[in-house]
Amino acid sequence: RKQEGCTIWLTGLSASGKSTIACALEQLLLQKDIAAYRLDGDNIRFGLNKDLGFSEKDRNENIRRISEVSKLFADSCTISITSFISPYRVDRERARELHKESGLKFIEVFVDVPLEVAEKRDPKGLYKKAREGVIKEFTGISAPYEAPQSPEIHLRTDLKSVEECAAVIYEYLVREKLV
Ligand code: GGZ
Repeated sequence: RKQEGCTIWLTGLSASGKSTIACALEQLLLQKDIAAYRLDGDNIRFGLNKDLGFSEKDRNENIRRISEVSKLFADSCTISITSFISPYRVDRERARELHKESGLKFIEVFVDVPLEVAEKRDPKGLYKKAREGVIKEFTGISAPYEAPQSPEIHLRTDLKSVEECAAVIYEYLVREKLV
C-alpha cells in the first residue's frame, strides 16, 4: 500500500516544545522508512518567508504560505510536520480547509504548556526581552495566542516526555491508517 501523505500541524507558544517533538517524530518515522519532512522556522523563516516579521498581518501571511507548502508535501505522499506558533485560529482553520479541498488529512496538534513553564524554560531569553519591552508583540506576553478548541491531539509537554509526545502522534497515525 502506498503511503498517504498528510500534514501534522503543531501549534503552541514559543518554548512549548514544538520543534523538539517535530524532530523526535520525524526521526521515529524515518527509522520506519516512512517519508517525513519537517517545516520550521529554520528552513522557512530564513528562506521563503524571510520578508516577514511578527505583526498580525505578517504572521497571517507566514502561516498562509506554510499551509500551501505543507499541502504540497502532503500531496507528494510525505508526512509533513510543521512547527510554528500559528497563534491565530482563523489561519489554522484556513490551513485545514486548504487540505480538505485537496482531500488531504490535516492533524492539528496542540503543544500545550502553561505560559509560566514556557517563560521559565526561556531557552533563547526571548521571554525576558519581551517582558522588558525589547521585543514587541511577543506571543503570550504582548501578542495573542488563540488555543485550539478541538485539536485532533492535545499534548501537555510539562507532563509528558518528548518521546511520549512523539509516540502519541505516531499512534494516532497508526489508528488513522496514515502509516
Ligand atoms: C513570537 C517570536 C517573536 C515574536 C521572534 N513572537 O522560540 P523560538 O523563537 O525559536 O520560536 C519563535 C519563533 C516564532 O516564529 P513562528 O514563525 O513560529 O511564528 S508565527 O507562527 O506566529 O508566525 C521565537 C521567534 O520566532 N520570535 N520574535 N514577536 N515569537
